[in-house]
Amino acid sequence: MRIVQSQALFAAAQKVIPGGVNSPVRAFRAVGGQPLFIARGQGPYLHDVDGNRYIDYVLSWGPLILGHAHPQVVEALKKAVERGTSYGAPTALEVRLAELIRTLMPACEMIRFVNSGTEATMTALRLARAFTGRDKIIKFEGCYHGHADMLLVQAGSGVATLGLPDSPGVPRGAVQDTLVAPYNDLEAVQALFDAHPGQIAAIIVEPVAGNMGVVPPAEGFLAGLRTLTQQHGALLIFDEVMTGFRVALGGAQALYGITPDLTTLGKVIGGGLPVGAYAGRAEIMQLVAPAGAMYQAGTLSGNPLAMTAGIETLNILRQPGVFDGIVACTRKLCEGISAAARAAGVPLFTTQVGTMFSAFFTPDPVTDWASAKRSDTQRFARFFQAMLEQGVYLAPSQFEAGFVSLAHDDMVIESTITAARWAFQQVA
Ligand code: KE4
Repeated sequence: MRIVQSQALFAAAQKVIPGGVNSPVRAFRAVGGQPLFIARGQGPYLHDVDGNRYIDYVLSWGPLILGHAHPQVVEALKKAVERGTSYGAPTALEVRLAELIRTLMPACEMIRFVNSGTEATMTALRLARAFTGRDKIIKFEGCYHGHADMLLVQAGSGVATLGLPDSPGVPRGAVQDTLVAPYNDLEAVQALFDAHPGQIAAIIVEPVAGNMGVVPPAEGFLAGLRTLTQQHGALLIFDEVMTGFRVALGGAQALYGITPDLTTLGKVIGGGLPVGAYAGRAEIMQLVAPAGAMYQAGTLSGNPLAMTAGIETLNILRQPGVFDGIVACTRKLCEGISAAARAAGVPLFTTQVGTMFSAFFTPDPVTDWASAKRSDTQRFARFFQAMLEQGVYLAPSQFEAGFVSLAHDDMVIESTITAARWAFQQVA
């Protein structure tokens, strides 16, 4: 695979951008080699600057559930950009997207748009603290909720990928109220409530973990969190930045039938443009300025381009059969990959929830961060490189989720499975 242009661009990038990338996990540090510089995306494909084409299972880390450059999204954006790119004033588009999200996720009675998932989660926690008058929060090992100081504690995603002991620059004061429990461990959560009575403002959880690889909630785990928060006067925050409109059309809250007090969103609701949102019970959201006193603001929040891309994306996604079709393709992919691993005698534990999936290089079930990190990351790295050589672009980390789109048709899935058969032979 010829990557001369990517190499030249990476050399130039490293002189002016830390690590040559604008988000750490893009740097291929966990899989070796160097990042590919992308020229364009089209449907299920990425095209790099050297003219190589790859079937893309990163899809911008989740947002592109319709695939790259969906014609209707592109057409709507072209019209929108001719009307200007940002007004710093309210628009009908924000109301339409908010109403659309509420229709699909009724627990989101009121919504505030921001510009990233990080902004969404850090503000949802500020709101929970404002509403309850309490300071402590509970998060889970291996879950990643963006890079706000208080959440960079035993985090997943790039923090786990790079094996960072948590980030320098985060003052003790910022994390002293952040409590951590193992994912899927209700007893540990109960113990935290017992140890800190009346002090815990909220639990924030990825209702399906996606940042240690995809790890589904154990039977009763989410219901248990719902019960514990109600018993102890804390709020339950579902961080659905990744799972929203990915694990089910109504998100994990629809899939598992649990109603959180607050929900954070991002990725899919912007159709690939910068967006985030926090939402929930009107009684709580009314605390947000200027309706209430809890302050949060943003120059580009609700910007017309992201709203346009989000509206188009969700309107296509909610059409009968569309979402279920992507789930079926994801299931077919996972079955094919599992069969290919078995045929090569490579131990693999695959997980799939809706249109998200993971393949852990371990013979044992993965139910939390402790079991996820027992995966053979070196073998994953060799598999990643073998798949890349076959024109398949997976997430460059064992501890990330894979994503499928509407554009991944049977032929694309079959090609991927064929590539996997060869790649598993290389790592057997
Ligand atoms: P952003 O600030 O990156 O928009 O969203 C943060 C975030 C919050 N909550 C969840 C559940 C998330 O998965 C994320 C971001 N996801 C990572 C991928 N694991 C983004 C990719 C990256 O960091 O480059």
